[in-house]
Parts: sequence; C-alpha cells; structure tokens
Amino acid sequence: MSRLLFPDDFLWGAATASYQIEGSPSADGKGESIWDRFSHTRGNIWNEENGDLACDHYRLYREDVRRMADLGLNAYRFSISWPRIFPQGGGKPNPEGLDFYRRLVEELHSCKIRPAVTLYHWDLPQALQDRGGWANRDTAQYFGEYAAFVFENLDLPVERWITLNEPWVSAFLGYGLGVHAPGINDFNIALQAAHNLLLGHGLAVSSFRDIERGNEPIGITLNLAPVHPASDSKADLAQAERADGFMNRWFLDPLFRGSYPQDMVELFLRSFDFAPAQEEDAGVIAAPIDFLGVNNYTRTVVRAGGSEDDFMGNPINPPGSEYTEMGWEVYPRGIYELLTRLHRDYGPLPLYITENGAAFNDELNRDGTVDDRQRISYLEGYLAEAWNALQEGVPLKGYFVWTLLDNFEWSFGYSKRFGLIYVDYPTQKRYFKNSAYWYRDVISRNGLEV
Ligand code: IFM
Repeated sequence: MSRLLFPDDFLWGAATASYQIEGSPSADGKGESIWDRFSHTRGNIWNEENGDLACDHYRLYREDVRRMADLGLNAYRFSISWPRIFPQGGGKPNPEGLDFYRRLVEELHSCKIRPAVTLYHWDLPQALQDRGGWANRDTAQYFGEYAAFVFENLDLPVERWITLNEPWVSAFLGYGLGVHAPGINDFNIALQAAHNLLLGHGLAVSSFRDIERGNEPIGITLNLAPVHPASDSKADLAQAERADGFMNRWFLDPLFRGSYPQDMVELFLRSFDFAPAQEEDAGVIAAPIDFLGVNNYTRTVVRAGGSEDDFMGNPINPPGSEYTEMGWEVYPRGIYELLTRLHRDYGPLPLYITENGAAFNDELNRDGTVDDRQRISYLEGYLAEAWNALQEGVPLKGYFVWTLLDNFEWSFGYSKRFGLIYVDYPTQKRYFKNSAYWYRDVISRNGLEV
C-alpha cells in the first residue's frame, strides 16, 4: 500500500451552486432568474421538475455547514444568486439577498471552512434576459456592476473569488443548443454570448482590482476536457484539434493569450455570422487573474464529422470503458493530461480542481446507508492522477468534489445524484453516503492510501 500525500496547505472542499440547492425562489425579495423561468416552462426538464425547493438550503444552510465540518472540509465553493442581490439585474440592490450570503460566510468561518465564492453559476436575472441576456453586451456591464457591489459589501473574508462557472456551458448549451436556460437555439447568438461572458469576467476582475480586499485571489472556472481522436487517421486528428479549439481553447486563449485561437476564428467566420471581437475587449478579458478553476469529469473522443468545418465531430464512447449515470466515460488519466497541459501551455498559474465527481444510481438502504463504491473508486482514481500531476510540478492548490448534496441537475431534474450526501427530497433528510466517510478519511490523512 502506498501513501499519496498532498501539500500541507492543500484545500479539500466540495462545491455547489445556488439554483441547484437553495430553493426559496422568491424569498426576501429575490427576483426571477432564467432558471426559474426555464424550469417552469413545460418540456424543458425531466419529469417537469424545478428548483423551487431543491435541497431547501436557503433555510437549512446551518445544518449543511455543520455536515461539512463533520466531513472535515477546509473549503466550500458556493455560488451567489445574482437575482437575490439585484432582482432586476441592475438598479436597486436588495440588501436582504446579500445578508443570506453574509450569514453563510459567517457560519463557514465559525467552522474554519474557507469560502470560495462563485459570482455566476447560470442563474441570470430574467429581467436581463428580457433584453437579450448574454447576447446583449450590456449584460457584461451589469455583471461587472453586480460583482463590484458584492466585492464592496460582502464585508467578511472570502478566501477565493470565482467570476464565472463554465461560460462554455452558459453560452453553448444555453444559447446554442437550447437545452439549458434561456433555451435559445442559435449558434450565432451563442458566439456572441460567449464573448460577452468573457467580457463580463474581465470587467468583474477589473472592478475587483480597484477595490481593496487585501490579498484575496480571483479567478475563473472553466469546464475542460482532453480531446482524443478516435483513430490515428489524419481526419480524426484534425477533428480532435478542432473540437479542442471549440471546447477548450476558445476560452483559454483569450483569457491567457489575449486573443481567440486563429484556426477557430477562421472556421467560425466561414460558418457563422461572427464578428471578430472589438479590439479593446481583448485586454479586458486577458486581465491577469490569480488562478484557474478546472472542472473536469471525463474526456471527449471524436471521430471526424462530415466536413473540415465541423468543429464538434462525432463523439464516440470507447468500448470497454466504465460510464457514469450521465453517460460520461470514467477516464481518470484525463485529469492528469489536462492539468499538465494547462501548466505547460497556459501556466505558470495556480490551479484548483473546482469540480470533479460522478452521478451513479445511489440507493438509500433501510438503515440509512448508501453503498456508493463506484463513486469512491471514481474519486480515488481522479485524485491519484491529480497527485501524479503534482509530482510533475503542477501547482495544484485544491480539490472540490462535485457535489456536497444530491441536487437539481439542470435539465435532468433530480434524476442524477452526484452528492457525497444523499438527499431524500420529500423529507429533506440528509444521509452520508459511504463516499462521504471515505472523503473524510482522505482529508484527515491529507491524501490517499492506494
Ligand atoms: O451540476 C453541474 C454543475 O452545475 C456544473 N458542472 C457540471 C455539474 C454536473 O453536470
């Protein structure tokens, strides 16, 4: 048996997002978000479910923080719901909305759990969507103003700030494929949204630098995955390069190199009504940040599609692999490939794994136990590969399991359980799964025994 120990100051956390756990959609002056609207529109969500109650965390947050402390977490990543703070997106702020997060942060501090606060995890105020949402450049400005308000008024230590969660998903699933809120199906609009999200990120970073918050670091979280060709054929290799351009480089390059990747710009110019970005935006978007948050679950394997302008290709599921309930391949080596590549191509920059985890078909036994050994093996495999990346000099600073509690998995409703903690939704009772106990041991040993 060998011990894979992590650095002494390593962060061991779990992550959640406001709409997925909070419930209380109109409490204390909260405005409507695009996810309130989208989930209440028939046909969008599995079983017509919505986040009205979710894990009732808005009311049960104290108990939930107590459970985090029981697990020994030293960090917790959560997101702020923008329409709780600005019910109309901009204009008059709602102090009661911010008070909830102040109480949450206080509670975390009292348990020695360091908060990592995400400002945007997809719940855009509906009032802004009514004016075009992220397709409208003004939304970036509003986001910068909302961020500045939080930086100035959340007057408690926040050890890490994250501007956006997975802008790729917001733009391309929300505005390109329409499977996420706001449900728009137009790739031209999605490209616009992607750009305005990046601009909003840059504006938030710039207001952060103008506000005195000590040495608190700020970064962004991207969903990233290694892309592999289905074969060594020239066509598959070229396809993998394009898919990587679309899924990874489209966000990494403007953030860390100051421009969109040229190969993809040319491709999008040929295929879409895509206007190259305003020159001055590039500098705003590439404003230096203090870390990159990485969300990784799987890899993508692609076979060449129909044309040389196909940027998605045909994803395949390699035979013989294990798959989670989401249909995602379990591929632990991918996190090593990703972290070392990010360090090589975009570093040096502190990295955090801000999400990693798996949905499986968990069953609550009569005695209150949940034997989720597949999740334990998934997490162990990914953590061991993260440790391998650390041995190669990758500055990995922390790891956040997705997710603390089973919760509302977007268009899949409550049908996918990712949590360390099982939530029995009708009673709102929580039960530690075996993976929660396993994670508690990993944290107390500061590493793995494999
Ligand atoms: O639940 C989501 C989360 O909101 C963003 N990243 C991926 C998770 C699992 O799909």
